[in-house]
Amino acid sequence: MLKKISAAMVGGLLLASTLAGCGGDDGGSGSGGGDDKITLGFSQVGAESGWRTANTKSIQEAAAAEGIDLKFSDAQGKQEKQIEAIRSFITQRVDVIAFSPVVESGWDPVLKEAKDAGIPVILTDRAVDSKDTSLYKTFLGSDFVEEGKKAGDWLAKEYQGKSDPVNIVELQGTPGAAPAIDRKTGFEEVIKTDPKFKIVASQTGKFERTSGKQTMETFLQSVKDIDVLYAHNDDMGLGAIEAIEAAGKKPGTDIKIITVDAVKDGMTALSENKINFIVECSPLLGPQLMQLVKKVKNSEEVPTRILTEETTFTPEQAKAALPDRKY
Ligand code: GYE
Repeated sequence: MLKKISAAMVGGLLLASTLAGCGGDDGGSGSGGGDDKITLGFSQVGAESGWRTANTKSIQEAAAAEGIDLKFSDAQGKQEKQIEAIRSFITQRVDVIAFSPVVESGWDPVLKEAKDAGIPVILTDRAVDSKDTSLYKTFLGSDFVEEGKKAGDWLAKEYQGKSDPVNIVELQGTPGAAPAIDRKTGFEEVIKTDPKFKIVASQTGKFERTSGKQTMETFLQSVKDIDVLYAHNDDMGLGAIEAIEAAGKKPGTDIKIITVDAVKDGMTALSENKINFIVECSPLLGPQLMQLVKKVKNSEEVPTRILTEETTFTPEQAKAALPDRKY
């Protein structure tokens, strides 16, 4: 599976460099400061997690490799800041706008402004809930519902044949964010089929380590018998591990832990059996994004939805994958 992913990624890179070698665009529409370089305005969520850091690096490196002029803006987790950044990209008349929406709702007005200005928009990583899908060209990212289901499937298998109640606590991502909503939905869809599974507490840890730790502390104080922690990302799981250890319990043994992402720190904890299972969510979206940017700039057709290829990891698989893990 890993081999498949690397092969797919190498394929993407090769295709991207072939495109770059074809002499770029004709300079037609965009500003880009007078030359025919494509200008991409990108608004990032923030720097809340290891996933996000790897995602930012992937986008910056891919833009540099493709000779795309990247205007990068960090929204520090705030939707208002993202809207401001998108408006400023429109004023600057960039060729293409891409962004990873902090939350799902509330984008229609600014997306309409971009459309009216004739600037194509690409959603990366997270989706929006706009009814009008003509407001953006495509969405590149993971299927978060599927990720939640994979987490639930692992749990169902782990407790197969047992009938005692299983008390689950859940650390949710940023309220209103697509991965928080969908990872919850997918997980619940699977576990609701067996009444022994109960989510006894569920609160946000904002996709951050410190917040994950704090919320886990409250869970440990308020819930008597926690069997399982489901954290919507590695960072919150890693914060929770600190809280569990401080409470004198053994993470991975006294409390089973499932997380999502598979960043290096998460994979390390998994290989040490402090986490029991990780659902992968790939942050390496840069190369594919740059190809899409070139295509929409040239008014070429692009698929409306592009899914990221992903796997899952057990402790043994994490041990095997760690030496080559880039992020
Ligand atoms: O899982 C989390 C990050 O949107 C997929 O955001 C991304 C999520 C990722 O903060 O770690």
